[in-house]
Amino acid sequence: MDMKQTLAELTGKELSACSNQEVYLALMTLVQRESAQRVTPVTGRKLYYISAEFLIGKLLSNNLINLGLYDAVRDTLAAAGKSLSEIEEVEPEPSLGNGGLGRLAACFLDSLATLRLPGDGIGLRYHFGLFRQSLKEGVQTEMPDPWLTEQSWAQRTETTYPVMLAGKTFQARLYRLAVTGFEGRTNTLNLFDLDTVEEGIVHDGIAFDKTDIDKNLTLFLYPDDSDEAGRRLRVYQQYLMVSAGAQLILQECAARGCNYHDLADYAAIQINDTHPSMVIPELIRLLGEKGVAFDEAVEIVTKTCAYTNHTILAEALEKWPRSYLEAVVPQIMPIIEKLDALARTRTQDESLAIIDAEDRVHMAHMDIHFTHSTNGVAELHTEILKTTELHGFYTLYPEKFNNKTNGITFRRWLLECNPALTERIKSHIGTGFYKNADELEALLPLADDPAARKEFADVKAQNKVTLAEWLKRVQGVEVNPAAMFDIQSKRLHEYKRQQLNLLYLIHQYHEIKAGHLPPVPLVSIFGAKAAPAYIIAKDIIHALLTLSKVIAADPEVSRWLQVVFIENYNVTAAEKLIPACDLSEQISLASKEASGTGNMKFMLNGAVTLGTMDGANVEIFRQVGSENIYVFGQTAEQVIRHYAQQDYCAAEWYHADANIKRAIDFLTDPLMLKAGREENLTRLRDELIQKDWFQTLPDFNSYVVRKGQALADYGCNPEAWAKKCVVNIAKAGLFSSDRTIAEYNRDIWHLAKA
Ligand code: GPK
Repeated sequence: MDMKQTLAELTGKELSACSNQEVYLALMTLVQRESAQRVTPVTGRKLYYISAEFLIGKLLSNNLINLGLYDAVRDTLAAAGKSLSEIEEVEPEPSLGNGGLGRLAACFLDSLATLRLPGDGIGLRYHFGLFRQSLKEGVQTEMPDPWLTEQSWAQRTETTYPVMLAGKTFQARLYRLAVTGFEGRTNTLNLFDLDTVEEGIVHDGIAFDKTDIDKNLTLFLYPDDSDEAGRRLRVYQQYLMVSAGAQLILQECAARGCNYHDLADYAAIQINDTHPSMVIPELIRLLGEKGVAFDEAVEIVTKTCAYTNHTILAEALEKWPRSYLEAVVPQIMPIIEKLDALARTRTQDESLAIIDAEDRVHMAHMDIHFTHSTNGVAELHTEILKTTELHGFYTLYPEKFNNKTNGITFRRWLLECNPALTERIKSHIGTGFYKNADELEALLPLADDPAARKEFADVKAQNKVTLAEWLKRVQGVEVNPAAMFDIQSKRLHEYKRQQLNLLYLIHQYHEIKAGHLPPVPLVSIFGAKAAPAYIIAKDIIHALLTLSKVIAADPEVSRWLQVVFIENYNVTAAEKLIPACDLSEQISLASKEASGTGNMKFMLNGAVTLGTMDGANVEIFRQVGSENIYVFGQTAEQVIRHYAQQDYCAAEWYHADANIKRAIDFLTDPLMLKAGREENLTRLRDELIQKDWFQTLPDFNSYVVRKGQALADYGCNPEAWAKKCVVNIAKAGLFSSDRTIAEYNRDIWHLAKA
C-alpha cells in the first residue's frame, strides 16, 4: 500500500495541513480497516477470557507495530513534517484496569492473537476507568479519567442482550475492540455498556449517586466499596458483565453449530480472579432455559470454565453476603444454593463450603468446585495455594491445580517502549526474538564482551536522558541522569511495601547528613495509585511526597538523593519509566505478591532487580543467578510461620534497633511536620510501630545492606554492572506472555491455531 496516498484518502487533505487529532483519527480508521482483514474463522474451541479489567494502554502504536505498518506510517508522517510520537500524545489512555491483573489480561490478548489462537476478551466499557490521580499539596485526589471519544477504538454495535438486575431488565450493548496480533490474527475485546449511563451525574471528583443504576453502572471500575451501596454496585457490574458475556458466548457457539450439550467443544472460559465468578451459575441458568437439566449443565460448565487465582490476601477474595445476591440477582441465587448443596456432598469440610455459616457466598470456592482448573500465577504462589491457602481444596481436587507463571508481551514492553534497545538486540541476533523470546538467550555471550556491554549501557544512558526530559516537561522536576535511577512503580499497597523504601530513603537522608556519602547519587522514583478509601496507603504517598520536599529543600542532601513521585501512574508512564531504570524495586513481603509482572518488564529492559524471594522474583533469581540480582529479606516460609504463630511484634524491632527507630521517628520530626500533615504522618508512624502487618521492620537492615551494595556496584564498577544488565535481558525470554499462553493452551484450553 502507498502509505502517503492512503493517509491522504483517509484525511481528505494534505497531511501537512492536518492537525494531530485529524491524523490520529485517520490512523485509527486505517488500523480498524487493516485489522478487519485479519479476522479468521474459528475452528474448534474458542477461548473467552472474562475479566473486570483490561489495562490495554494506548493502542495506536501497538496496533501499527502488530500490523507491520509502523515504519511506513512514521516515515510518511515525518516526510510531511509530522511526528508519530506527537500524534500518540493526543490519544487518551483507556483506563480500563487497575494493576497487574488487568495488564496481564491485555498481554494475554496480544499473545493469543500473535499465536493465531482464537481468544476474545469479555469485559465492561467503563467511561471513566479507575480514576485519574492528582497529587496536590502532598495528597492524592481522584478525578474521572475519560477516554471515550466520538470515534473510538471500541466500536458500537447494534447487538444488545437483556440482563435482569434487581428484577428489572436492562439492555447491555456490545462494543467491539479489535485486538491485533504481531503478524497474527485479529481477535476481539467485547465490552458491554448501558445506553442510559450518564457521565454528568459525577460531581466533586469521583462522587455520584450509587443507587442510580441506570445512570451509574459503567461509570467507574471498582467504585468505592466502603459502604453497602458501593458493594452492591460491584455485584450489579459483575452480573452485567457475566450475563451479557454468557449470552454472547452461547449465541456465538450456537451460530457455529453447538447444540449446548456440546458447549465444551466450542468454548473455553477463563475466569480472571473472582469478579467474573457469577458466570458459573449464570451459564447453568441459561443452559436450563435451553432445556439442559441441572446436573448436566453443571458438568458442561465445569468442563468449559477454568479459574485463575491472583492473590492469597484474604481481603481480596470476594465473599458476597447472600442478601446482596438475593436483592440484585435473585434469579441465580437458587442455583448457587444448589451448587453449595452439591459441593457439600463432596466434602464435609465446612471451610470449603460455598455459602458459609454467616451466609456469605465465597466466590473462589464456587470457582474451584465448579471449574476444571485452578491456577496460580507463579511457582511459589501456586505452591502456597496448594500447601496453605487452598490446602483443603488441593486435597479434594489435586488434579485441578496447576501453575501458569505470568508473562508480558515483548511487542509492547520491548519493541514499542524501547526502540533503541530493540535495535541493539536486533543488530546482534536478528528479529527472531519478536515472536520467539527464547532467542534472547543468544545475547548471553555479549555479557562478557566489553564493546557490546558499552552499546547496551549507552542505550540505557540515552533512555535516562529521555526520561529526565519527560519528567521536566510533564512534572517540572529536574533529575540528574548520571545518578542511579531506582524505580518502584506499581499499585500502592502495604504488602508491596513502598513504606520499606520510604524508611530506606529516610535512613539515607540521615547517613548523608552525617557525612556518609554514597558512591553515586540516587534518584528514587515512585509511581502508584492508592485505592481511594485505603487510608494508610494514602498516608504512605503523603509521607513520600513530604520527604521529597524536605530533601529538595536541603542542598546538602539533594545532591545525593532525590525522591520523585510520578502523578497518575499508568501504562503510558510505565512505558517511559521502564526503559530508563537501573534498579527495579520488587520488595513485597515474601509470600504476598502472587507473581508481579513489572519485575519482568524491568528485567527485560536491562534493569537489575532488588527484591525479596517472592512471586516471580524467585524465577527471575533462578534465571539470572545470584550475581545478577540483589535478594534480601525473610523467606516466604519464615513469614508464613510468623503469621501462624502470631509472634511478630513491630514494637520490639522499633525499640531494639537504633536505625529503625531513627527512620520511623523522623516521620514526625519537626522538619516533616512543617512540610506535611501531622495527622497522616503520625498515623503512619503509629501504624509502623504498633502493627506493621506486612513485617517491614525485620527486612529493614538486609534491605539497606543490599541496596547499599547495588549502589556501590553501580557506582564503582560500571563494567560489572553492565554485565548484569545484559544477563538480565538475555534471560528474560522465559517471561514472554507467548510462553504463558502456550502453556494455558497446552494444559487448559486446547485451542486450534488458525
Ligand atoms: C492480584 F488479587 C489481585 C488483584 O485484585 N489485582 C491484581 O492486580 C495482581 N493482582 C497480583 O498482585 C500480582 O502479583 C500479579 O502479578 C498480577 O495480579 C497478575 O497475576
